[in-house]
Amino acid sequence: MDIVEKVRNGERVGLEEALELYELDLFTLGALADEKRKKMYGKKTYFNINRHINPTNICKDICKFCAYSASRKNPNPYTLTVDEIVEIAKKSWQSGAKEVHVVSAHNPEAGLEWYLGMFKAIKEALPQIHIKALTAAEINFLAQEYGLSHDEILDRMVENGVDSMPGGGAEIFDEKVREYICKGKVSSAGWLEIHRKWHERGKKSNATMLFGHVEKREHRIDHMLRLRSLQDETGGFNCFIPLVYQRENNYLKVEEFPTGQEVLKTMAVSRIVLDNIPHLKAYWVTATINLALIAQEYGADDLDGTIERESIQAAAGAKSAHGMALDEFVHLIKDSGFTPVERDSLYNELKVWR
Ligand code: V47
Repeated sequence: MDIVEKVRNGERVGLEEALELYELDLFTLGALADEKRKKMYGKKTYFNINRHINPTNICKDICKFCAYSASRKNPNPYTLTVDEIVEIAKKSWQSGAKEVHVVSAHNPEAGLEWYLGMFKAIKEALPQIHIKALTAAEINFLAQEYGLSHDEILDRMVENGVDSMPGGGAEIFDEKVREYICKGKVSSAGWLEIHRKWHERGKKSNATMLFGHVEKREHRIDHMLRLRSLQDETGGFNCFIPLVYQRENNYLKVEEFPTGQEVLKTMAVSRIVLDNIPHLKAYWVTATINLALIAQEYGADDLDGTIERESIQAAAGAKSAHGMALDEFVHLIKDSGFTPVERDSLYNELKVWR
């Protein structure tokens, strides 16, 4: 049976078959992914009204791809106070945000109470806001820094009001590539174990993959397959987010950047390989809004949200520093032939924007 037929029959694909998918022409591959997307969601495209908060950029780790952490190339260290973070959350809530997405660097000076207390303070001020916070990399950093287990940190996250975990810190699971791009960061096994433990608490999380740098197609597929195995066991991932590498202001030497076609192919392969993770996010911040809109026809059913402000990828060249106005976001989705559906952080539908 050829690969197209296999996918149409709903059979699972492994590493070799996923590589074959990449070799298909873009339109055939796109049509396969689109069939799957349409079966699940029709023309709906999900988004949420959210606010990204990046409370500190001081980091003890040195990831070559990162332009965000305060370093020789970005010498502007900052750490927000808990009061400042709560104020940002309050303003965003007043202007309609239902989720705060809080991701920091690994700051050894900030203290465990600062890292966890900010969530308690946000929840006390805004009991209904959804807090998506702390990547597995941050959790691993906190556990090491303060001599605690991952379980202890996860329990304290729940106690302090964290509702779900973002997918950051996954980068690329292949150990050799990982060692080259972000030596010293949480290991691949550690990243997966932290998510497993979070899912065992009945909580949901996302998973990212940073691609378009020094990795090869087989590393991307290996990454997806490791996620698929964990998802078979826990069912706790809501969404997969392939993040396109942004190249400015960092220390990673990249010889060839992915074409738009390669980005779309990666979206489509993700939709097909990850048959058990319900949502696929075309994160407009790294894909660019134009490519993210096209990705709706290559398997993606989610465009993240309005974001309001973003610092991590903006530092590396993305056009995301000021987010996107809600009206514009909704119109862009409509004009591209899809139906914008506002969702909450757990993908319950809140409003169909007609
Ligand atoms: O893990 C850092 C990435 C991630 C660069 O869960 C870069 O909904 C591209 O966690 N080029 C953090 N990416 C962001 C994150 C996230 C983002 C959006 C949605 C969700 C979600 C989670 O930012 C890191 C890293 O892979 N990153 N530098 C760069 N130069």
